[in-house]
Amino acid sequence: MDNLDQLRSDLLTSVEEATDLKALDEVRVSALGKKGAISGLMKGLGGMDPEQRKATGQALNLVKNEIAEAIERRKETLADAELDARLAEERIDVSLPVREEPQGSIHPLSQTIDEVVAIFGEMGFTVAEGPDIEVDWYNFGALNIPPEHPARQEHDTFYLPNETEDGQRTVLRTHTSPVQIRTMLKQKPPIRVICPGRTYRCDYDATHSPMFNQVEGLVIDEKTHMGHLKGCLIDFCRAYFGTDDLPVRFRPSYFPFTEPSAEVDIGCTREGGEFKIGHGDDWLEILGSGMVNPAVLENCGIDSTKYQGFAFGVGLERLAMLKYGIPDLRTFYESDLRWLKHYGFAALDVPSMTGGLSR
Ligand code: 2NL
Repeated sequence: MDNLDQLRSDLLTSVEEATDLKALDEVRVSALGKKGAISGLMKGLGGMDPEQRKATGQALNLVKNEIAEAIERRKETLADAELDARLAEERIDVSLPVREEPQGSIHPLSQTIDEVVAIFGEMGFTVAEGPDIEVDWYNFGALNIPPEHPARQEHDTFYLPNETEDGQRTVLRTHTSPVQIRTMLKQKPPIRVICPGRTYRCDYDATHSPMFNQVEGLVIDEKTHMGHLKGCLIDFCRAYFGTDDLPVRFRPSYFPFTEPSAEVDIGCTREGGEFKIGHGDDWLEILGSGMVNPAVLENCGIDSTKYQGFAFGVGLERLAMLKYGIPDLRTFYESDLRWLKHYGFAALDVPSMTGGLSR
């Protein structure tokens, strides 16, 4: 028992003298660990007679608990002290200049897609995507485009050598309309989608590229009418070009997939080589649109006596060129870093569907 008293006071001293968490843990192991002093004494209990075992056992347990508690208390004190020391030592110098690291930039086409998605997103549209390789029916047939239409000629469209299992011709989609066809086939009205993406046509000059990007939109509901088409597209043009009173006009046109169809022009000036979007005595065509042809609805299993709607299509490179003053379409795909640095956007300038247009 005298030995135990001595051991107890030695251990308590060691606990108090431990100056960091590592030293404290060493004390814990030497006292309470498997081969520690107290565990050693516990092992001796087996050889004692019952009376002695009971008394010694109780005394050992008391010491063991006391030491364990002392260690816990010391641990808290040391942890607090270590944190205080770190807080006193570690300081952040908020006046340090930002590290100069090479910064990537957003391609003007990506920026334009993001802006268009943000504008229609605020109007309640969702984004739909589909494959670049389409079957003939989704790209042409379902859209009421007749077999003799020029777009269906070998000459204007990239047909692929392989057919689908059921013998359909495959093509690189010539517009993103097939994404809307797929949406109508799998979703019931009301429908409000926009479909941005790559499209392909055999064409190449300063204003045409064999691959270009388009966004199409589709709205289908029971009472959707031409007034909705006009309001939606006027709002879009004004939001995209950032001009509240931008003149917008609708001009009759023809597409096989819409009836009636309208081309959308915005006001501009062309004077002495100068070109500006906004007020003026001239017009610039920027969108194609119309009320969805009932034949197209029926091709997609939508009852055209109950539902109607409108659709539109616009070239994204063209939208980007007009807003950001980029003169040549071909430069979009040349991956010239100097061009990207000139026309690109900072990574944090990206508009979002939830954040809207912050610029
Ligand atoms: C243009 C013309 C347009 C559509 C695209 C469309 C899609 C479906 C049904 C009906 Cl699924 N219409 N799309 C409608 C009118 C015009 O684009 O000049 N694009 C650059």
